Amino acid sequence: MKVLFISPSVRQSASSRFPDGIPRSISRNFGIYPWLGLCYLSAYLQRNGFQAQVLDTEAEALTIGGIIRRIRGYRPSCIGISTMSFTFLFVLRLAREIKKHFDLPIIVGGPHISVYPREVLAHDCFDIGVIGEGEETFLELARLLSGYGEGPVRTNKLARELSRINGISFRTDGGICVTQPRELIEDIDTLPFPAVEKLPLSKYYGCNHIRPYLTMVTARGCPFHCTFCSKQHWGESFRFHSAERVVDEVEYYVKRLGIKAIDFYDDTFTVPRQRVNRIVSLIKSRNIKFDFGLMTRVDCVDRKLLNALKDAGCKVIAYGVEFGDSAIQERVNKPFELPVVQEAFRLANEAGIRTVGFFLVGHPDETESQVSNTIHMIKQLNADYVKANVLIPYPGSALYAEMLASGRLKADFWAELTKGRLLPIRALLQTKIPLRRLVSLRNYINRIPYLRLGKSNIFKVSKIKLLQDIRRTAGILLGSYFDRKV
Ligand code: B12
Ligand code: SF4
Repeated sequence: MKVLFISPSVRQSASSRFPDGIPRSISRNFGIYPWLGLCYLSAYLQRNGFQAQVLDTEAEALTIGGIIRRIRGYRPSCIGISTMSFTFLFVLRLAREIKKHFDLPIIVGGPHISVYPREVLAHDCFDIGVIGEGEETFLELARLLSGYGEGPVRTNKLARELSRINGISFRTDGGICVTQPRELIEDIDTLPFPAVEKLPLSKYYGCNHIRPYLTMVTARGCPFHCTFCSKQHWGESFRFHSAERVVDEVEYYVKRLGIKAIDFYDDTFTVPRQRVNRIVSLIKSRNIKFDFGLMTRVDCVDRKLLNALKDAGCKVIAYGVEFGDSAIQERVNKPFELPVVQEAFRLANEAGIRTVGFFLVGHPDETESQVSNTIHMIKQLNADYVKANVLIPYPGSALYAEMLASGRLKADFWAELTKGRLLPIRALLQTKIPLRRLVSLRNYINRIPYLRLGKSNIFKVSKIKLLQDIRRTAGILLGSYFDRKV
């Protein structure tokens, strides 16, 4: 059995009708990243004797027509597609188009279906939905489907077998069946390295534009509970690869695949502390030379750790701070006092690590004076980059559930979108601040580092390494005046 996994293009999805809260000028400057979830699935199937490949439609800049041609060339017996919530409409269009050309089973997985397993399967272009962690579930499906040979799969005829596979949804004659939840893999070190070798490695890049470049996710889940964070697909679990396994993977990429830079896309890379200490000491002792970046929280670093990270090759650290107003911080369950935030940025600067601060505007209860508190905080930080987005309540987050339960949302926006009905964005963003004003506040925050000529780190000549640094600055600055969309 030959499986083709397809990652939807984030850019094509975001540039379609649905706003993602991120200014275009910043989305455009995002790098291009491999879709690791699909690479994990692909590696797991290969280890168990199946052929599998990932088609990265973003990296290869494929249109839907181009994707159809690639499917024809690869001749898979099954297609797997991943989707986040904001890519769903694009994935729906893609799956419908694929079904017009091929009678192949289409299996869909990822964060969105984990919240809406029934709604997704109401579309008959999808045959099976995989809820939550995918490796074991997909393997069981592959074993089942390969027993039935090539060609179309009628899930209603396989209902008895499918109902024994945990963590899926599928159509039967009587409606949609959602099976028992899938138990999580206890020790994720047992998983093979994600299959990245066949990807177009030269196409990937991160914010420092160094290539060849890859991302890694070395943990599943996060121990914190911020209310805006969409966590349904991992639930409350927090599992992580051992330091040895992380560094084995890094070493393989750097020494065997020639990778020069890696971004760790873990939610909070510096938790637990013993693990990150061990990771940096192994990187040093094995003499692995590469640049890396990571994301974490301001309360999960200190001077010793930041110096050690810098020494191991860390060039950029991104802190999710989100809000500067204590009442809103409490509401989202992410309270950081100004001195703690300042200290984290200052220590990273002193260690020689570039800093990125992630901020949000538009919590439903937030007033303009509370946004001013966020702005005040940002001005005390000297961050190299500031990225502010409008808060989009994503399904799978406590905030979205609360907005529905309290009746603040008149309709389940994401369920409607899943059914193919796109409501106006105002049906989702119940903000106290009018949307136009919110967008201009967001834009203003994004240009703060560029307005503070004397104080901003960004203008230190030593930090301008590439033409792209200047281009990005110009793009963000211009966009911050002209981006009008949420
Ligand atoms: C990397 C990443 C990105 C990358 C793009 C995706 C990529 N190329 O991988 C970038 C940076 C572009 C990105 C952007 C955004 N992202 Co993002 N991103 C992530 C992140 C940090 C890691 C994803 C990952 O690799 N996980 C590791 C792998 C192993 O897990 P996985 O992908 O979920 O896959 C497993 C299962 O879900 C399942 N599965 C997944 N796909 C499939 C497919 C099939 C067929 C099957 C069977 C199973 C299956 O099996 C996999 C293995 O077990 C996650 C958070 C997280 N830790 O997961 C957020 C996350 C996916 N992003 C999220 C969001 C909201 C966004 C944004 C819209 C906004 C934002 N504020 O970040 C923006 C989009 C903006 C834009 N215009 O570009 C949300 C999605 C919520 C949702 N309901 O959809 C997440 C969950 C973060 C969060 N907790 O809120 N993101
Ligand atoms: S926002 Fe970050 S720290 Fe908070 S729960 Fe989500 S991943 Fe964890």
